[in-house]
Amino acid sequence: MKKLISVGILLLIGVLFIVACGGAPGTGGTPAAGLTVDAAAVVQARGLSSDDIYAAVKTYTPSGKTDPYIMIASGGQSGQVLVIGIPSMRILKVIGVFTPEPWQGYGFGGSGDEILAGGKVNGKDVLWGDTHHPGLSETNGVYDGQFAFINDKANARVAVIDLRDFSTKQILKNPNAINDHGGAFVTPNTEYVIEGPQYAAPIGYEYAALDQYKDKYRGLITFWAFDRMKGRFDQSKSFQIELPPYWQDLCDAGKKVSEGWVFCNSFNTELAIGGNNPSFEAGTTKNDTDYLHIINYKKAEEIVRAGKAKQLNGMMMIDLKTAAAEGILFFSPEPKSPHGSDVTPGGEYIVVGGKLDPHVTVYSFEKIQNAIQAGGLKTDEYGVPVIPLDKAMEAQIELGLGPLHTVFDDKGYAYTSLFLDSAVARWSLGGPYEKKHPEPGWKLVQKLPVQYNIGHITAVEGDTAEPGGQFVVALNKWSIDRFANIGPLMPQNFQLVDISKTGDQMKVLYDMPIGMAEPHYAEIIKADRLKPWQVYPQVGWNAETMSVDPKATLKEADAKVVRNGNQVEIFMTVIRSHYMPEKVEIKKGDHVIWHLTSLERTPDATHGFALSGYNINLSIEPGKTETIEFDATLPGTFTYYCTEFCSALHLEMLGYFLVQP
Ligand code: RUQ
Ligand code: CUA
Repeated sequence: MKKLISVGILLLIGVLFIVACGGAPGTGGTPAAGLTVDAAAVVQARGLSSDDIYAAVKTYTPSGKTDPYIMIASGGQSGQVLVIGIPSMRILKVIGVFTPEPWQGYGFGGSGDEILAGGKVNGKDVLWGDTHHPGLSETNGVYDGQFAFINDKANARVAVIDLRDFSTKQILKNPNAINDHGGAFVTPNTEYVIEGPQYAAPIGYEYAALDQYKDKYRGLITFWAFDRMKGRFDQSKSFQIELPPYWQDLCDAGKKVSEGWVFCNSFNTELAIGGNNPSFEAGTTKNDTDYLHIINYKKAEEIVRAGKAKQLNGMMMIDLKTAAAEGILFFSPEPKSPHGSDVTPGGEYIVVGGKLDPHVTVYSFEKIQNAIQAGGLKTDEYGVPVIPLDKAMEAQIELGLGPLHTVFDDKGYAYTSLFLDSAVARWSLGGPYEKKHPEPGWKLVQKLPVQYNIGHITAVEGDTAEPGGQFVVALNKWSIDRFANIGPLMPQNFQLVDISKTGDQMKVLYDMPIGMAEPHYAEIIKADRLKPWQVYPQVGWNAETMSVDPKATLKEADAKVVRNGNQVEIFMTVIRSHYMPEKVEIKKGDHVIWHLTSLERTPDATHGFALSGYNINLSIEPGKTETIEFDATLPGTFTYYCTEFCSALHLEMLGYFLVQP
């Protein structure tokens, strides 16, 4: 074996030599012009295999070249969102979302404070989040590169990120749910962002003893209406549907043929209430099946319009009885401790994994519709019609241990994460996908080991109506021995997988440690769909309102300090390498409103603004206006200075803030 590999390497080195020597000197433009005798020596010295070299050339991104794909990943318990280039796996940005973020000045005096305030829980700041599932905005089931959404599982909150400046614009607290999980998932034209629940609780933060679980506890799914023009959720057009107290888990919106429907897996149809007698672990896994929730949200919309929903804490809500009676909610059994619910690109099938089942179960949307049309369905104990599994199922494919989530490619393959097996399963789709790949349909094609215990999986546009292929990323929960030992809290391991070839040719290309939390899901978009700004469109741009701020100072000559009683309003300009004015002198107890406008039009000419002693820190990108407001309660001599190394005279970019006692 060893000999074979070294023969392989020698052959490869031989090829490198031939390519290197074949290129005329100075022909820097040919793809292989960089391969030299030196490179071959490195290959040998580092003991790289031919697979290693393949992985290197597949992922290496030369300086000055940018990535063709961008991954928007959950930042897990950090409450943030990560932006990562693919295939280089370089982190491009950590977007502050539920947690203050100093570099962006998010939550340290500027407009970020107001955005974070949207996430208050019962009037109290909650300055972290457990982000799970980012969702990119879609048009006709395809990413359009305009917005990203993310949920906070811990507190049932959702956030909007605008992809013109990659910053958070809105956080909303779900007024009736305590936690969520199955969010944020978008409908094919981003009419709604779906926030599914997780652990049942009495709706609207009520108290109820656990022995009243069956009657008083409920699940809840929320459809946040999204106003694309405003780039904000519109709570007045949003609605919720009350569900039985099964633990609804992951959802996916139907697309194309199944547009207008949403599918969520669930667990704990046992109605276990824990308390170690039995434990939740044992209690929620007793049944062989739980229920796939099949929800007709177009019908739900009509019911809300017809006035058959009630208001609760500022949200329209359809109660469980109405949902069951009006044909909004159906169930179908799903085996064993189900997890994940993923709709195929054409919308024909729904794939559900089973944490304790070696199969994925594929449901046919057409069969589901036929069963609903045929009627005569028995109901569960909450009156919800149940479609028997054999009337809804298209196929069951044995993949291995712990199948969780599934994404798709452009060749008619599906990719499922196998948590217990620590593997990515590639399998072929049947039906209309049959002719796209060389294998007969509904069949396991390859199981690729990953390191280790993969949770989610994502592929290039792999959950859209038009998957891109090329790459999969395995979001592994455990890394164990993959990185240098840095103590007992180990990084997560994102592994880039090459899926460019058909058959059993998947390969792990690259390991990327994520050393700041446990991301859950991620989505990968083609970079050319994004049209972000390099500088804000006009000087004086307020990034919160996304318009020119009426309080902006558009030229240095207009910079001034205006006193009105004990209110002091400062109109300040910011440009390399000075603030105007450079001195602000006020009295203790004055109320300060301070507007800062960057006059810069040069890409990346960002300035900071740190005000010592007052916990204020801003990032002022080219053209941006920020406003801070505070009471000058602390007398003394303070400095404000620029925190971004913006020029040779960056250290000289400061001013004095004098507060007379
Ligand atoms: S699910 S633990 Cu995305 Cu597999 Cu949250
Ligand atoms: Cu501006 Cu440093």
